[in-house]
Amino acid sequence: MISPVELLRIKVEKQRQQDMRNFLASQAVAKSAALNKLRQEYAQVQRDKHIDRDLDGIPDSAEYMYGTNPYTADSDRDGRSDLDEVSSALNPRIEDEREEDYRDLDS
Ligand SMILES: [Ca+2]
Ligand SMILES: [Ca+2]
Repeated sequence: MISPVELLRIKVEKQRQQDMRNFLASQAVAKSAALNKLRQEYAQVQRDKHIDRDLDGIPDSAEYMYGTNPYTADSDRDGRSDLDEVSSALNPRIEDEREEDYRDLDS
């Protein structure tokens, strides 16, 4: 014969185990949702990395790397396109004349 105290202990233990299963299930759902969100963000980044909003030949992802404006083909407005300046090892963020001044300071 099981005593009422033992019965209560078993009931409490069963509830504790159920609570743990519920907690683990909720954790698994949260992990799965977070993983899905990361997968979606990664897919979006993969799609976006080829976008070139100002059509200057430098993808937006690279414009962020160069620090140039992804909305204008000539970020420093000196008449030379960002692509031309990057290809010529010039700074696309500094007008050519000012760039010369900076070079003078360096030497
Ligand atoms: Ca661009
Ligand atoms: Ca320029």
